[in-house]
Amino acid sequence: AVVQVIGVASALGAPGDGPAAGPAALERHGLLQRLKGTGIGASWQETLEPVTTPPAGALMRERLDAVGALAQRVADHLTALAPEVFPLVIGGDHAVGIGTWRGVASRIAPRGALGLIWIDAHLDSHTERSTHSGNIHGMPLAALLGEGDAALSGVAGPRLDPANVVIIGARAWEHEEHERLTRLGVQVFDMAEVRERGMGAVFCDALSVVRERTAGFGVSIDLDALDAAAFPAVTCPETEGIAPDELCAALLALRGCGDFVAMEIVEYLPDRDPGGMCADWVANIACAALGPSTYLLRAKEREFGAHNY
Ligand code: DIR
Ligand code: MN
Ligand code: MN
Ligand code: MN
Repeated sequence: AVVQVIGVASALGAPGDGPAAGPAALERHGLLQRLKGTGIGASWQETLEPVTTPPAGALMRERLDAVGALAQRVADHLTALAPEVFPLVIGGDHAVGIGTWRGVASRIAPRGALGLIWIDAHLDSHTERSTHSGNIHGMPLAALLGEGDAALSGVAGPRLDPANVVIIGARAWEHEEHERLTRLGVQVFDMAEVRERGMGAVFCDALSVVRERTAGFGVSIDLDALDAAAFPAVTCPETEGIAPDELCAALLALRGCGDFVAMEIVEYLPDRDPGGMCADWVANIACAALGPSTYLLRAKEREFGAHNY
């Protein structure tokens, strides 16, 4: 498989316009070069943008329609990719995930269902009725599960089956979204459990859930899952999170998973990363997950000598 990076320069679901600048900033910072440096094939051909952006203070109706229209374009874009392509979607706020995962689910639908690991400080499982903040980046997982307004939940493609979804790293939520996930039966590995059992053990359990009844699985990373002290460049920083190196170490388990079919990294806010430290972490995260499998790495080492991956 060859990795194709797809930027989605959208802040339609966010309270400000910061995350829209994420893809360009990460591109400038050399994300693609870092991926290629691991020895995998990678290209960055496309960054999608919203066609229309409702003004600040626009009504919920208008914002839902704008987010839904962009999600549909993202989904269509992914559905049209050649079968051997592995998509890496770079946000943008997390509302882009509605398009990413409906699109990916459509791609693998002929073979079976999609599993999804959602790594996030939040649950992202509000609807337009239950939201406290009014921000649509707090709703994408509910929409993917088929809940809430049709502009979001009706984006073309199969709904996720709650039994095939897990959340890791949650530590800030409102009761309505927690109740929705309990009702649907989505498994949540909250931050207390990550602390208690370790990220590696939790990630391993998460992998077994999402691989069990599915034809493939994806990983969606909201960067606010990381500890705010180590990674402040997000819209909603939360303390007591996952350490960046701890996340990278866990993601190494993805290398060589033949049923790992897509990845998404969202909510990078370049305004809050003047030194580029967080952009470096984003590249480390992508490389940890998408670098060559140990087997390939060893073969390369035999051929070219040891590298500094
Ligand atoms: C909060 C925060 N639950 C909301 N959600 C965030 O706005 O609905 N998700 N920040 O990433
Ligand atoms: Mn979040
Ligand atoms: Mn978010
Ligand atoms: Mn999120």
